[in-house]
Amino acid sequence: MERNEPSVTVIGLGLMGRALAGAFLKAGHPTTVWNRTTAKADRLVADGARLAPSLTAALRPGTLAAVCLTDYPALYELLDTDEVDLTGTTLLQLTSGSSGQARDAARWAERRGARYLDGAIMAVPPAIGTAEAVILTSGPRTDLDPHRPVLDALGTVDHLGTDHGLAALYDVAGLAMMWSVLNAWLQGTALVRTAGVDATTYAGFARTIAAGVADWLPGYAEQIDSGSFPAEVSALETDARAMAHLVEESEAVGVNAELPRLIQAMAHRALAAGHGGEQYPVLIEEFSRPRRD
Ligand code: FVH
Repeated sequence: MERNEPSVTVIGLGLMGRALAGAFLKAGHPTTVWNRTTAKADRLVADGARLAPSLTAALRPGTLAAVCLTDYPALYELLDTDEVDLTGTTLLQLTSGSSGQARDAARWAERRGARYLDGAIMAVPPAIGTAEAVILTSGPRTDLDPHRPVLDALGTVDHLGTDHGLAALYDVAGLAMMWSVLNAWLQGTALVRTAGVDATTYAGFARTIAAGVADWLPGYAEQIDSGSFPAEVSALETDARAMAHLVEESEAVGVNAELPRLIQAMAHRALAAGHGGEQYPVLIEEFSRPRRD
């Protein structure tokens, strides 16, 4: 392994942490690892990683330390102690959490003399090290850029902006998108299965619909950003009539109608607020505040 390669430390060697350290090693970066349960480092040490005898030894000044633990409390349990000197370390937090936890951790790290980047891994461990593995990061770009040559070993590293909370927000927004698409697909599958159509047959149609709706997003986003929702394709009141069909059909064929009713309820609130003649993205108003009625 070339010793002139920039080094990196991985704190937390769970399923994801081990994948991260393995990708750094594979790319030729001198990699230091630390884990509460040291046995999880065995394979990595055999592959050339250095097992730090302590967290202090793992976090020397100037180190880029990727932290991948169960949750934020684990971060503080490990690092918020007088025994650990974080001065001059750059922490890249790859543990899942909320935007509030990320912003709090950034303030905590600054008090401890460390640079802090928050990240969200939009991939599963086996994908790490491939271009398909998207690593979202947020925090000062000046703290990220010096370490990009190392971090590029993980996959596609995207910098979202200076606000440390951005990666966590994109993470949950992406999950909202993923689960909503999957739930809509399951609703449709349940409906057609009442007529003997199997999931595999329906999946092709569902994929076409999902791809078509995905193509609408840029134009709908422009409407939201402009605050103007002219009904160029369909007015919300027209959509609401189709929603009634979805609810009635779901109930008639005996499948669950909770998701259709939620879709309908959100639209009805917008209709009640006088938005019936506008296009679907006007519903952003309903999604942007807690439920009122
Ligand atoms: N695995 C995945 O596909 C997802 C992909 C998206 C991002 N997540 C997030 O990554 C974080 C780690 O997930 P993980 O799957 O690696 O989780 P585990 O395999 O359970 O490993 C947890 C590691 O955290 C260490 N740990 C937990 N609590 C403490 C603590 N109090 N003090 C010190 N270390 C702690 C644990 O150590 P040990 O049990 O091995 O001694 C593991 O190293 C997570 O935020 C996902 O949401 C993964």
